[in-house]
Amino acid sequence: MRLNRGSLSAIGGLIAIVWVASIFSSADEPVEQGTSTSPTQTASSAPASKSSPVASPTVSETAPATASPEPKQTSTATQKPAAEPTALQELIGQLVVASEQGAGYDRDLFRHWIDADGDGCNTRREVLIAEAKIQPTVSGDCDLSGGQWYSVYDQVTTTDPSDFDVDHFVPLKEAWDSGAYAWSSDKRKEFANDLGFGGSLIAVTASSNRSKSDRDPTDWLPSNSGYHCSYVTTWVKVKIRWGLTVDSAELATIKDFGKTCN
Ligand SMILES: [Ca+2]
Ligand SMILES: [Ca+2]
Repeated sequence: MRLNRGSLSAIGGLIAIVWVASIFSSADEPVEQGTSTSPTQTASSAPASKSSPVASPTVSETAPATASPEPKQTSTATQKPAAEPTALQELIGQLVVASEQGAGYDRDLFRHWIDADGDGCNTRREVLIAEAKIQPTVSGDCDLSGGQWYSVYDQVTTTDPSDFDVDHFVPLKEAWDSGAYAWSSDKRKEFANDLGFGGSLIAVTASSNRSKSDRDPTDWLPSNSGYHCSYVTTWVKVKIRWGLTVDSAELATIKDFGKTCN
């Protein structure tokens, strides 16, 4: 076979192309291997790192198993608050029990309905103004007109403040019997005009106030049964505020409410 110069150069060109192509293809291979190795490595290292997550699922599987006792712990934790004293029970813990000392009581020993701040409105009017559901107009000698009041003891609403009494939540006689007998006249006056705590005095119908008279919760509760827990709680707060004692029957009544009232 005779090959001319042209065909030789063509063959040479082909060889050169094949050689260059082989160089590039073989040069690619290590790169491919390299890139393929690194995924394999990450793939192989991934299972390795997965082996710990794989182990952690087992842990987390046991975690729910240990988590199942946890709900039991929280259930015992939810039982604890049930065993914890109610708000009223905590207050009851501050009460001091003593027999009543009834001798020597006179209502006049408690000077009440003074005008402590000298604004022309005595304590009774101050309470009516403070507790009005619709504010009255105050004029002249602290005359109240146009207001509206609600008696929570018996759920009665009025627009005539003369229908309402301002009740000493802990009656003066009850206060006397449970410690005020030993107070100074000034302290008794402060008690009888206590505007420093909203529970000490309350505007209610004159009829409910007179029904209550000087009785404690053992012997009298408001006809509004939905208010009983608030009533007993406020009673206890006033007793504590003034360091007044409770008699044993009174304490038993309050404790009964303490079981259910918060
Ligand atoms: Ca006043
Ligand atoms: Ca009592």
